[in-house]
Amino acid sequence: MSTTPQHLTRSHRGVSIRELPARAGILHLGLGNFHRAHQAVYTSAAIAADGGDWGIVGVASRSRSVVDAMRAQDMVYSVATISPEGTSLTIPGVHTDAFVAAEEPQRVVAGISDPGIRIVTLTVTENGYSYSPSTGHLDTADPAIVADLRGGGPRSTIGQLARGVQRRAAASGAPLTVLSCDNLAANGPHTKRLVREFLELLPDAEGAEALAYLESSVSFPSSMVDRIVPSTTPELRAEVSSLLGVRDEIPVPAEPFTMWAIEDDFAAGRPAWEAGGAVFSTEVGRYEQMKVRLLNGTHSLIAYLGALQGAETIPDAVTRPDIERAARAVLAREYTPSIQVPSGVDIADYERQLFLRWGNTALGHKTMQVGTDGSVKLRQRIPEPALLSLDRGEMPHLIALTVAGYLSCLAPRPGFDPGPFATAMKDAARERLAPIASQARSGSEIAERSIAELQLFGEELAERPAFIARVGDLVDTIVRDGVSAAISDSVDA
Ligand code: CS2
Repeated sequence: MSTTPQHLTRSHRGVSIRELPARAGILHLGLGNFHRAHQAVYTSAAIAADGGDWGIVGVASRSRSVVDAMRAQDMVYSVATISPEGTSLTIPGVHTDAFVAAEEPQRVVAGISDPGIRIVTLTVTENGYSYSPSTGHLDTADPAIVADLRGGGPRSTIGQLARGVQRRAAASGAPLTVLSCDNLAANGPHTKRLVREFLELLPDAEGAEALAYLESSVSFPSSMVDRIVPSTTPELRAEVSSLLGVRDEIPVPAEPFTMWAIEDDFAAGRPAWEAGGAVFSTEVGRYEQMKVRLLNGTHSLIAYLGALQGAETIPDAVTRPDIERAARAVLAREYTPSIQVPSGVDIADYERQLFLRWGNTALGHKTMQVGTDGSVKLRQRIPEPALLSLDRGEMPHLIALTVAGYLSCLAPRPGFDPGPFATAMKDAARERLAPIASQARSGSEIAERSIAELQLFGEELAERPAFIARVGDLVDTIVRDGVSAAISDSVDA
């Protein structure tokens, strides 16, 4: 008898699997775990409630592994909702196809121009938009953008969108919605601006028609997405497979909490995502600020301070009394006063839930994962609230501590060992930070060179010497006296 366990497929009867939508209406760029546990789940609920040809073609940017596994499993996989109370499985089953953009770039362009596709959704991370963190504009020095402007199969997400829009304008001219689902402030207008800047750089004969079409027929609603989705581990694969009774190679772990606030500006229709709990709102900007600062900003603080203290996971970090104290202080003093709460949201309850979510030990979200790509993530999370405090005449000590934690992890002073979890954090700025760190004799030099010279957190913070000096002090305190001393120094300041 064969002992090879069977793979999950559409014919599996263990957990109910949605009938495949007849056709795809959505092309999704960024087939990572987040998309598969968020938009896919809402789309499944929308189709169940309201039908519609809203199948999703999933496009992975470079990696073959998920695409191969999706194909081997008839495009189905499970989402494991994990809490200390237990694990439950759902199978969204809404993907009609999947492929890898790096292997078939022209297929991305053709997909965007296909009139059956009415929405292009994006989860390409803060890092995937090819913009300069200091100016917010398209990074025309980015080699992928340079190549995409020249022509051929586009490599960058912005190049793919722009070339797809260009082809669609010339072909059907059918309206289209581009929906960013990444943690960027005003992610709709931001994405539109970058696509427009790309098209403006093309010769007139190529770009003019596309630019006119972009203005008249493509909408870019903003959206705020929220669900903590860690990486898949071998343990999860084993647990899910044993719950299902067949092998699922690509289950996605996710927390029970999920939220999606979307601006209702769709040029060519949309799924009934409200059936899955999405909120259509005119206040998406407020939702974004609340989430990007309160959840993500504080998440970064927990990740950097936690990693420096040797905590592998966010729940391990946030349940340490001093880190919890720092998290509560940054929320109360610096982030919450910087936002306008969306109508109907109970902010005290939102904050209470944040601690439960971060403390989800069963989920085991890693400090390394949250700390990765800090240079682009922090750019979204900290400058605006920091500037608001500074303009009120108050030093944002805890935001300064977040930056000092980040610099201690990514640009450690000679002789300072930030530990294995900080060392494992990936960041495009590492290369630029390395010479700064290796030559530095003090924290103030590291802070000055990274914040003022490199303008790592934008042009405005680069011109705030008091803030930069405070970050420098805290870097020195971390090196000399440790993270707990730096926390006390910031919270009690
Ligand atoms: C996290 C986010 O990795 C990070 O930087 O802060 O991925 C966070 O888990 C999600 O935005 C939650 O919605």
